[in-house]
Amino acid sequence: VEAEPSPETIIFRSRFPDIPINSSLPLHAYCFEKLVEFADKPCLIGCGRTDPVYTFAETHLLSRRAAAGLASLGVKQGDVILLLLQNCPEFAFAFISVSFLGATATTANPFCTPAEIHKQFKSSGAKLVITQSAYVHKLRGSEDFRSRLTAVIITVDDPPAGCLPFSVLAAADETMIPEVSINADDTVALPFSSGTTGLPKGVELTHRNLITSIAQQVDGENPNLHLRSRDVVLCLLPLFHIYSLNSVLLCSMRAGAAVLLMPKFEMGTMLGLIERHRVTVAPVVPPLVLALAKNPLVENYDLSSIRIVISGAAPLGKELEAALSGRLPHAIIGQGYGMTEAGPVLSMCPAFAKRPVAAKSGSCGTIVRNADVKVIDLETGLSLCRNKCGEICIRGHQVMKGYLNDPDATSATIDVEGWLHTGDIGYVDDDDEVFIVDRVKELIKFKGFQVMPLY
Ligand code: 4UV
Repeated sequence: VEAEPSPETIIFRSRFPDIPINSSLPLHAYCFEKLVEFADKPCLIGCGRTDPVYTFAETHLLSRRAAAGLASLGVKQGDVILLLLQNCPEFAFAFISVSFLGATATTANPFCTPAEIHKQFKSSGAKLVITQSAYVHKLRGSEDFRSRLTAVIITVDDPPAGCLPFSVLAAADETMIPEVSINADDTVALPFSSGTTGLPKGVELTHRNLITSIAQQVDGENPNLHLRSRDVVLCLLPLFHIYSLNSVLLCSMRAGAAVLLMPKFEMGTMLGLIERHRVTVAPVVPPLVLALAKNPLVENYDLSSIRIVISGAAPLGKELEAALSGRLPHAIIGQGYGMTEAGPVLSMCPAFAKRPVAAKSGSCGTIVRNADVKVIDLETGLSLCRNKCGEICIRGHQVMKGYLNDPDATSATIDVEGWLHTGDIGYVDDDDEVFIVDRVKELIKFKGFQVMPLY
């Protein structure tokens, strides 16, 4: 919604200038815009008994094959598929393939209960599920799932009876992708979030929303998050959450960086992988900052390759930040502040920029470029000046289209002037840095990730 601000609205902007953003492309085309340049570079590094590496050309090809394979199974433009996966290369192939088809991917936490997964499956209207054999029982337990005749289950490992292997998709003919005309305002990702009220809702993120958010982070001549094509980015945070999907996978693809995919957290394994693959960028949540700062195992590994640690999804204490700085003196440690509905990034540490600017301890970084932020008084709704605490609101093309099939929840969160009300309390200081001090919403978080209430 484009509306002129009323003259008295006090608006804050990034400390970096706006950039041109071409958000009219489909997401896959934007992420692989420099495919020719990056073709032979590693894009995805898996981990397991071997650490398989997929180049950008291979990742692009396998995503196209998966798109053709999904189409041959009846997936059409506008359909929803459910990804119920730990981090693995197939997550990336499947997500990008959905973009090729003009379809939508809803991403769910495989550790959710069958009832929670069933709820997301049902409310998203998913037609097909891509998962692991270990989680098939969570789907099959439900009556509704059995009655939905069109629902096909694909597993990325050996399929149990009645399921198809992912190799069916990977073996498809990539020239058979149906021609679709994708609108920038079509929904491509549908993560679930409780937002500012209790129950989980599907967050409609469009091609334009995600492209804008990625560009706000990694595009332009002075990107706020400067990822280089020689970077190796740790992908330990789960891809079903928008933080990892957007700021780790999609931003790395756009910038030509390699992503090291870890399916689950185990301290020694993570440290060994960081050392072996010379990880340079580590996006984490505060409990991982704590582990890196305090766990004695860290002393046994060479982590000197890490140049950036991004902490997000929950508050990071100043003492903890300082403790990690002591252990990783070569790294810049800073925060990103995101919210699923905000596409997700609202602010990012300016010290991660190509031309870095030091950030204050405890700050969530500067507002992303090409966006407006205001801070409003909770009682009067009037905008507040710098250094005054109120509810943080953001406006820009990265903000979600809305909640799926829930116009009331949408209009309670995005007002008629296009402001997304975050439910976070904070302020913007004299240097356009955002500080979060509290939350007025019901959101429940455990280790940075949402716990979804069922009722
Ligand atoms: O909807 P959600 O689960 O979304 C997130 C997304 C976080 C990030 C962080 C950095 C990124 O680069 C990125 O892409 C995504 O957490 O939860 C949203 C709520 O989490 C709290 C705040 O209450 C949000 O409304 N939160 C998120 N980041 C921070 C935070 C932070 N840095 N400090 C304090 N609270």
